[in-house]
Amino acid sequence: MDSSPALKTTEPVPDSMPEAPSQSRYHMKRCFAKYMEKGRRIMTLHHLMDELESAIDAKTERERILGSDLGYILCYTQEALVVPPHMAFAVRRSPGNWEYVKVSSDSLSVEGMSAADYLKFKEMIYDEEWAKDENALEVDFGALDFSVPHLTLSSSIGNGVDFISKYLSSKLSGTPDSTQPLVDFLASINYQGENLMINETLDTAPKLQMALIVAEASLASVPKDTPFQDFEMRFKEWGLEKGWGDTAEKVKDTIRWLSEVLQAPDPTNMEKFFSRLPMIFNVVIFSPHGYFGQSDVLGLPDTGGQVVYILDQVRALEEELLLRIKEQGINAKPQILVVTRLIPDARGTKCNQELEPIIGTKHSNILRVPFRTEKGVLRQWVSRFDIYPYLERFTQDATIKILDQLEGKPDLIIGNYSDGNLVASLMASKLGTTQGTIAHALEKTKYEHSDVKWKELDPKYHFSCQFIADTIAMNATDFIITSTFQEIAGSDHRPGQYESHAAFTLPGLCRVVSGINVFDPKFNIAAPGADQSVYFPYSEKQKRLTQLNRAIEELLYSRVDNDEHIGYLADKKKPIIFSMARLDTVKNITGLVEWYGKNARLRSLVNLVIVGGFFDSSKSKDREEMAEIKKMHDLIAKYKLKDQIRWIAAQTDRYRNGELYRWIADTRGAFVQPALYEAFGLTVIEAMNCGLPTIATNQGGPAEIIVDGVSGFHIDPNHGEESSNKIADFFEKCKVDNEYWNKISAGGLKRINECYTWKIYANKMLNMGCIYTFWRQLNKEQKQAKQRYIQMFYSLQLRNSMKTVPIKTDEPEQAAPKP
Ligand code: UDP
Ligand code: LCN
Repeated sequence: MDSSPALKTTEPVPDSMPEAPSQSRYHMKRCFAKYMEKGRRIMTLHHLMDELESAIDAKTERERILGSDLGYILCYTQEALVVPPHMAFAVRRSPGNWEYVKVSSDSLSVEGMSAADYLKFKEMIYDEEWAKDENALEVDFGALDFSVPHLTLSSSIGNGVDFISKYLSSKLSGTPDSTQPLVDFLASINYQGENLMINETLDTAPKLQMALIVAEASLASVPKDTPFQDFEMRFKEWGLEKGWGDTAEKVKDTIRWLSEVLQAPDPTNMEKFFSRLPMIFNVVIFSPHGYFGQSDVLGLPDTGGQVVYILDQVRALEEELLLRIKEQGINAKPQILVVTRLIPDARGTKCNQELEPIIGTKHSNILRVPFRTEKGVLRQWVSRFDIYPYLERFTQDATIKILDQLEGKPDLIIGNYSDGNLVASLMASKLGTTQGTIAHALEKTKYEHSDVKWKELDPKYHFSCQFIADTIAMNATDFIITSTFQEIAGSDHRPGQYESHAAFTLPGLCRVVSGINVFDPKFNIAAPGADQSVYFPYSEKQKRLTQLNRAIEELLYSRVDNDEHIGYLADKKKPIIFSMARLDTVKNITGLVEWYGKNARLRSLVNLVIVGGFFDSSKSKDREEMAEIKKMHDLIAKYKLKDQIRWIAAQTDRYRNGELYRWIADTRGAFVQPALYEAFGLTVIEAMNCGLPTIATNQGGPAEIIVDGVSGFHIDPNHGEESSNKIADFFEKCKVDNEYWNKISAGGLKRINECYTWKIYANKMLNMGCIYTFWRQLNKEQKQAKQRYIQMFYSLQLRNSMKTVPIKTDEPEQAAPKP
């Protein structure tokens, strides 16, 4: 849709179209007649354009139509609904901005529609009775958000902290009374019951301001590295407690920032001040599903990037917390607990162990709590899609264990993925704690029309639970962390994962007329990094793990087929294209194998190495994985790839994987990530960190991570031939220009160091924790009202949907596949 014309007007679409019917009436009618031909259905832009072309032969006439106002509607349409004699269009002018219009195929009249009416129209295609039920359940979270300020610019989406700092600055401006909420908030800060920052004597802004003036003056001639303890007693007399800093210099900075804010609030000082506040000591991170462990779990179903992300996140967060606590001058021990499911049948992993210290941290642990049912503890792994019936009880059990382990409440609760976010919401609401959510991936956009077709998909995926759980968590949480902009609001041409929850419908269950607004300031982009002690550039020779050379040589080049690898590379001199992922359909590893198989030029230039899954589909318990394994074998046979492909089973050792990326770089190869859709794509940044040129899908996160042609390349997974040719072009160019490979490798590394490191992430996340805790305090009443609505939705709707998911009965342990 690159060529789509700009809308001529800023008015709502129907208001700007009085002349639409008169333009090219005859041809337009033919076109609409064509759309009507196949009866009720959902159409995409692609269908609309194809059928327009077949209805109208003359190019000039087609162009005239597309240049007309009705043509504009077509060009900006994300989805069109045909319910003869009408069509409804969901028009998206820019990220987050949607309008709905209805066009009559007879008169070509154009009429605006509400989101609710548009959804009803859609339901007519799948469930007419429900669509016509006047009392069908409509859910409208937007109705409760009227008092919350929203962003207006698409370009600001994902910069929630910035917006809130600015908004707070204006809200706290004016009379001394305006800053009173900040004073009250400071008075509430404590560590294990002991006041920090200020005590009850400084209960008004003027009193606090005066104390700050006196304190600042008292430090004027004190050497800057004087410890806080040296003037602690004097500070206490003025009402100032610990927390301002560990040295005179730090204390002075904090005082200055707050004094500026109290005098005339501005976002810069506001942000600096909040980043110094001693508010976060104990953090709980939920990730219930999968095998959550530190070794031997990666590559198991449902256990991929989320585990890597959380473990790296914990290490970065703990480091940042320790630094901040020291700089605040407090003697406190931070604790981070990753709470997951205890799986008794742990398949050789440590997932049956209740408490496990996290490697590389001082005070962080994995806490595992089992799923309990009426029949007792569930022993086996459960797919993330089938997990809902266990979550409520898990939350209750986990809460008891957490309070016990932390000896008190956490200061921050973070959820991961749909299940973790729901559990985090339930617990945060019970304890009144600040909550953050991370989706990693929302399933809704992965499957076409997955909302309206939920009944068909439910036996396999239980979206009736997942989409409602996601909507509840998005609304309950104080802030949302995403890895990219596209995760929230997509791109100019494609809606974002969160954006797709703005309005959707589950006919027969509920019509969500306002699910989430991507202009809500709770959204923040904080991209993860990759552990740079594991994923470092191939060129750092002295750091290379040479002790692994023999093992990797065998892994890549030996000629035998065994449990770990099949296929071999006959011509060892060729560069390698490498891919590594769980064998989910959406990862499209089989797509890559097929592109390679079909492209003789590419085959003549490079070998292919794949890491993922295992070779015997009967060993898998995962539905999609079984199908993909079979497809891999079929493709290798069909395209006679045996001596050009090396298929290596899922790998669980990240150190060895790091060295593997570097070995591929030594062959002057590339990493290819061909996913049909990738929420973020940790493998992409791992490969880039190793200096391996990376060619990745343009559908999702990698489109943002890589700047095409500069720090890697984009490929379109829906156009295999074009993609495989683009990969071949790269290698051909490298053959003639020796420096080209180096240039792309260096471009990738530069991009990583500028934008994708865990240090940047941890800083942002703790700042969010502080500022949103104040924000929720300021919006207490609105938050409470919304919470009541959420509770009702949870009790009356989600709990019922959860009951439809079968509870597992344990299988004998020997039936479980080996990792
Ligand atoms: N991974 C692995 N072994 C495998 C497949 C993947 O260690 O056989 C790791 C990979 O290095 C990365 C993570 O699992 O750290 C996958 O994360 P990504 O974001 O690419 O995808 P996800 O699995 O989360 O969808
Ligand atoms: C889940 C995914 O599907 C990936 O795209 C992410 O990189 C991973 O989680 C970590 O956030």
